[in-house]
Amino acid sequence: VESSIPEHMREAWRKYSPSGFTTKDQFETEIVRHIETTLARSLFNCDELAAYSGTALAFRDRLIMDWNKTQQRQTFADQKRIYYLSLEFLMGRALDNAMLNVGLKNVAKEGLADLGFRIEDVINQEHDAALGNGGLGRLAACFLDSMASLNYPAWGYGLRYRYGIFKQEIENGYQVEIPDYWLDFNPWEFARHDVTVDVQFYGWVNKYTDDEGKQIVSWQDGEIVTAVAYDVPVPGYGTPTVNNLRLWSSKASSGEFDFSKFNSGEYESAVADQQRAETISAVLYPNDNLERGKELRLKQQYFWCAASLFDIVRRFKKTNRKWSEFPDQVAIQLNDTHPTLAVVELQRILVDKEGLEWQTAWDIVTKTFSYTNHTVLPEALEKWSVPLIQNLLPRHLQIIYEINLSFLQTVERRFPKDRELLGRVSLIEESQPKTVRMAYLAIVGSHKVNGVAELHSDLIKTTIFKDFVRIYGPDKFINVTNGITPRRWLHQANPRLSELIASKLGSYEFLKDLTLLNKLEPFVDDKEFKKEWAEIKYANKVRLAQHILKTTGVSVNPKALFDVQVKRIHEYKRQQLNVFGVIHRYLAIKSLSSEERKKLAPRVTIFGGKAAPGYWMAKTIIHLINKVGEVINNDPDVGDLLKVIFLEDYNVSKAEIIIPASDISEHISTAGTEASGTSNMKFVLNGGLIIGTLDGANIEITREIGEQNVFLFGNLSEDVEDLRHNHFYGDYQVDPELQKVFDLIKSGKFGDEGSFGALIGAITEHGDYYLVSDDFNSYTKTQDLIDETFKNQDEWVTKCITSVARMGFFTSDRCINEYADTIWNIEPLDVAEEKQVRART
Ligand code: 7GP
Repeated sequence: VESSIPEHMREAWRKYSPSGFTTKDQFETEIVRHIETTLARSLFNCDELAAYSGTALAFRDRLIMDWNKTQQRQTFADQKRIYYLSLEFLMGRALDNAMLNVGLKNVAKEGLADLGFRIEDVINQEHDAALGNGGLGRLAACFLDSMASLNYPAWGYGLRYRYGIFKQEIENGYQVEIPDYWLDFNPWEFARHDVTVDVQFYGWVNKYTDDEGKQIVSWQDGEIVTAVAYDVPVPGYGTPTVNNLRLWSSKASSGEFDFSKFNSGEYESAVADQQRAETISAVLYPNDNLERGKELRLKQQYFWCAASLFDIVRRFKKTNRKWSEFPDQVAIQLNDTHPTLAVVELQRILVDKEGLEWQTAWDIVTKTFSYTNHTVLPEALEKWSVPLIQNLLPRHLQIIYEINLSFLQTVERRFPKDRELLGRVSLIEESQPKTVRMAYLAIVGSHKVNGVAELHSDLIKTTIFKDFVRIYGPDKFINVTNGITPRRWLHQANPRLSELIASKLGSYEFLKDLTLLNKLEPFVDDKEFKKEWAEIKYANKVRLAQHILKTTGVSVNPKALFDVQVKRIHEYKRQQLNVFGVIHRYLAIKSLSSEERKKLAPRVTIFGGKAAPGYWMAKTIIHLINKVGEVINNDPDVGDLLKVIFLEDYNVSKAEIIIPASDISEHISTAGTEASGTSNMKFVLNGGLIIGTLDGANIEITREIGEQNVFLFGNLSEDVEDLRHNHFYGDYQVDPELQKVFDLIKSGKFGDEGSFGALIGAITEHGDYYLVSDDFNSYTKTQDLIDETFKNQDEWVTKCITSVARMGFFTSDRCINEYADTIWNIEPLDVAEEKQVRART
């Protein structure tokens, strides 16, 4: 309040407040001004990077104005806000998205052309914001887009890593990791040096009774690290709402910087302290679906939770409400268990700092939080060692024990004498050393727990969280099937398809209400429409073929069937099944006469994805794919019939080129292992078909688009356990066709047979945990069916159009509305008036 401009001066202020460009001339004025002043360049010194920077700054100005207004509007409306806590936000590039959301891409295109630049080249200068590993991080980014587009008052909270996910290079067929330093020039963030939070670590807990007989708990000494806020604007599509993503960066607290050391010549150790503090937000952990229990990771988690909670509480306190109203003003969503310490931190703030009774505080906490689970893989479930927490966060460990005690007491009252149950659900695992089960803590601290696709939500209820369903009843556990934003994944990635669809539906309204796509179905018999549809797919394939040639030197035929599997490399996602299938196909081609070969359908199999640097098996899979590619791509018997490509450094901006160019994409995880998958939705929405197992969201996609439009194969999740059992006890034999593949690998055909031995051994000797052999026959047969179907292009295009028409359900808008209604209890903000103002300008 003290810092606002006095009432009688606001008229002048308003008169001069900027209104932003809308015409081409105004845009050119802005971009040239930014290049010449903000960037200190000139027309004799303006490359594409400078043009990008100028364009980004011009659009940024526009976003900031809407961003400021949004924040004012939300403060004024004073209604409940949603806070999305995620350690990962895989945002990708921002400029194209900003241009489309503001609705001035064409203006920019023409303006840039006047100044001598092609808009595509300018867009391509941007470095991806890659603060995430895979599905979980990209989902968070889609959610931010939907929350802004639907006008929800929403904030994202995350960490501002100096290094995002590593860049992948392939050398001699091996993955090499290069650090991703991405902050050289980032016009999309605003350092808020005035928004800081001091975060405490280590130290000890002092409990005493004060003069009035009140129990006081204080956490003392230790080390302080300062969190500095960096804000990133998140524009909605076709709305004035621009929400905020707040990322915390760590630095030594100014009180901590030891000036005595500094002055007495121990300059280096003073700087070392500084660097130690900055290390906390230095790097994103590169594991997907895997937790490794490293102390620095725990520090990251607490640093980010403490800063975010302080910020949220500070905002709430400004409204002068009673604490009991906190859950009416604040909903906090935990994106997996990584932010679970926030539960403990809020309880600590309420009890230790604000003096609330334990139970009063705990009611507030559980009404505030909700938790999304993203995996059932045991190796991904977080467990933190008790001694580690004891040392780093002594007070939090006490609170965790107290939460556990009162939880176990309630369980005991409900289920007396069931001691085994108590042991099973305890937040503390009695292992050596003891560990805290973070998922259990998240469940106990939340009022709702959700899985991310129907099968996954059923599985968590019947397996890993079964006991908790008994304790809390079934209503606490719900499903919210994932979704994707059609703005980025259709309109931005595939502008021609979006335009064709709009021409048939009469408007771009489907980008805001994706169910409108069903109006496309009547056009499946429209010859002209189908022709245009196929032409667009072909053009997208030509574009990808050019990218492949440029980056790998391999020339592929865009008329061939493009078969794509792009995602993190993981044994459960079964890229090994795919590459074994490729070798099987190669053997088949080699066995045919040149006459017979002419009847085959040419195929290009494309892989992409990163392996976690410490995941040796995943790295071996990448190596095999590259070696197989070398042999097949250079075999004159094969020619165009089969090409095998590994695309380096798969990321969001590459996905935007790859996905629209796919004919078939592979979603072939062992049934029951892929929680949802989201690229499956992106591929279908872009007019590609999928081959998949009955896993994750594949099942719901099939239900929506129809079984005749999906290529399903493989064992069902309910049979997986028995099959695994049989691998050890039955008279188990590897599929004979797969054995031939193994024999070829073992013959040294692809070199390095030694290192590939482990890949084969996992199947032949170590129980084939992922059922590669069990599913192999069904997989290759289904691939044959795909070849046959692709030969009839007319029928193929019909399937694609029908599928797109039925994909409305999978927008992240539907998903966010479900969260809002069933978990957050929160309403969108009315922006009708603002929208009219905007429409007039
Ligand atoms: C992923 C799941 O593997 C994927 O199936 C799902 O679509 C995505 O989350 C979004 O819900 N999980 C992760 O990326 C992950 O690391 C462990 O989960 C925490």
